[in-house]
Amino acid sequence: MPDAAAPPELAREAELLRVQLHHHNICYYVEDNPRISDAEYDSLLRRLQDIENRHPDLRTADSPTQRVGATPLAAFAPVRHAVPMLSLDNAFGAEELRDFDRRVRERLGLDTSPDYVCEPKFDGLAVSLRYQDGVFVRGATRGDGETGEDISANLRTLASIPLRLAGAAVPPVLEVRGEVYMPLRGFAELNARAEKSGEKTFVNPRNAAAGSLRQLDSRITATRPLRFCAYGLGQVEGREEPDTQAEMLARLRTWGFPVSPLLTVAATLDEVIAYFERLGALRAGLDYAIDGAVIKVNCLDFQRQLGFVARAPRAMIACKFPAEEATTTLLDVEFQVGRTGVLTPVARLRPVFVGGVTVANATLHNADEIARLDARIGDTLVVRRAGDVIPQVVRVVGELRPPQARAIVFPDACPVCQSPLERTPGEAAVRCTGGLVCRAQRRESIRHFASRGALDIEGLGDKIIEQLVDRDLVTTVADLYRLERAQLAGLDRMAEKSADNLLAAIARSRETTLPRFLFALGIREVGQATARALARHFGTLDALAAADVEQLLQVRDVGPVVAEHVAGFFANADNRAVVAALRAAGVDWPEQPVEVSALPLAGQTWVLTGTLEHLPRDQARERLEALGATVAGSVSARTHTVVAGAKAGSKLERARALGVRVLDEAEFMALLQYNTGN
Ligand code: 9MJ
Repeated sequence: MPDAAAPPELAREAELLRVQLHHHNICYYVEDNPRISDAEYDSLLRRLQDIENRHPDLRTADSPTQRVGATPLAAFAPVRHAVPMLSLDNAFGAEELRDFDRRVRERLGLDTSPDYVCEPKFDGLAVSLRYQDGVFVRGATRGDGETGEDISANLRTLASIPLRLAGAAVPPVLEVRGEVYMPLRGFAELNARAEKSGEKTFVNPRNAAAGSLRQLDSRITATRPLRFCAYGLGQVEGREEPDTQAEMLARLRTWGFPVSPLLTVAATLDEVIAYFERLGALRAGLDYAIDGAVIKVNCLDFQRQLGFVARAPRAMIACKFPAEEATTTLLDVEFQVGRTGVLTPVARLRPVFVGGVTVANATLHNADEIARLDARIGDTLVVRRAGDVIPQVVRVVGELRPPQARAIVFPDACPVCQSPLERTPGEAAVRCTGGLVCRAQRRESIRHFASRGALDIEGLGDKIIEQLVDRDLVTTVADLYRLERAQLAGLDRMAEKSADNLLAAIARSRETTLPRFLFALGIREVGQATARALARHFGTLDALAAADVEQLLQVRDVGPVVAEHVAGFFANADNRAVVAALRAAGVDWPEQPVEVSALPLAGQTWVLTGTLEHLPRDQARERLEALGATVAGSVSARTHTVVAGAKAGSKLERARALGVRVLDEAEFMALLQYNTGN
């Protein structure tokens, strides 16, 4: 039961908490400089919630507790914008920016360019936020620019939208315009959650933001990672306007609105163009989607003089980045064979300019992806290239399929060596079974062997590898160490000096480390981190090569799949012969410090259960791990020992049933003492 009247000290505390929470929101969202941890913020918020729950009369509309969402609406009410929400004209590239600047100068009668505010163009949804006497009263979508929809309840859930404004000289009526967007990381997490629970995923962050803002139930919006960034004003009453756009943005910031940290004022058109190019380079590293730069005449008087054409202000322009998606024709599909024999279908495309480069190839990944796309040769495809990532095929434009479109036929033998193909059940990949018989696999395995993280052979590029394999000078990686100067000098485009340099690089690569060597072998699923873990665990190549799956599973982060691949690799006589040949050619490494295998509990799996009186569970785990044991969560026949503290339950029973050794706490402490002396 809530109490009737709230005592004044609680009312004061609630107000103080609201002020503090508001302050920390500004530190986080506006200044990008949090002063307290998330946990501390949550504890302040919970204290306020607690007070408000006990005394609902202390709850205010601008309380940060009100961001959790309200009861669902039946529909959004229309909102007529007092000042229309504008759209922007577009420009593409530097030339069109020069045209824009020329038009501005001509209209204003200026010889030189005016100052311009440059900012990123967020790819989100424009909204208008209305404040009366500094308190958020309504938020609306842009709609058609004249009339939008009232999405106040949803916008209220965004922590980056201030519910009460801070600072001096806040106009009694203030409308702030800006963009709501979803950061990329939040978008990825949202989609991952949706996928896990079998719900529909969103195509891109913009759609996700739009879908989240159009929820009739604001409690759903409250769970979505949305952000707001301010860039302009709507209706303002009761205070004088600033003189410039930059000053307006600075004021917005002092009142508690996030504005873009990438904002700048350019004094010349060259600076504007340089900004646009710089922003394009920054784009791939940002945690939110932008689709260009927005350039605005800084002086607000100039903005008024310039006026509008068809709802777009003449004083502003959106300069767009090159489109990241384009349509083109699928001319053919070729199948490339990778290092481990996997066949990758590669789409040969009619060259198309997308994402700033000309794209003629895109990966189709595997047969499942081709089936999902339902792609045929001759189809029109939508291809996408964002940032530096490899081009992807997004979808087929079904309506444009020509009658003569041909199905894509997966080959029934390796296109390079004609060996049979295999598909492991449960895997999408189809593999060539040719191994080192297959030139493609040979080429790729040599390329991997020589790569930076492996034996790092400088100067052994693709063109040279191709010739070495095609002329049968190199069959396995061990043959690299038998190459002679005359053989290298006989290759196309190989000067004598380069042949010498390459020979020297190959010779240098003999001195390596065990982790590099293991990685270089190209064992399936063994990346650099796994190679390091294996080297650390086993200490020597011989110990690793002799390990069975059980022993491999003792290595931290090695699961059944990796263990099978490693054991399978060393069980294969051809692989063992290559390793022996490499060793015989002088490939060597300093002895690896053995960390684990020499430790007293190495190779043992222990399970902790029940309550230990003398040692917290995580410390017990650390002590065991320090002695070389692996600590697992469940008991199986492979468990070496179970430590049972007080009130041990089902794990203890299971250990007894399986005949696994059980130690009580006293015995365990004695064992630790025996092994570590403390
Ligand atoms: C975006 N989308 O980031 C404007 N915008 O200004 C910025 N949009 C805009 N400004 C006037 N930074 C109308 C739209």
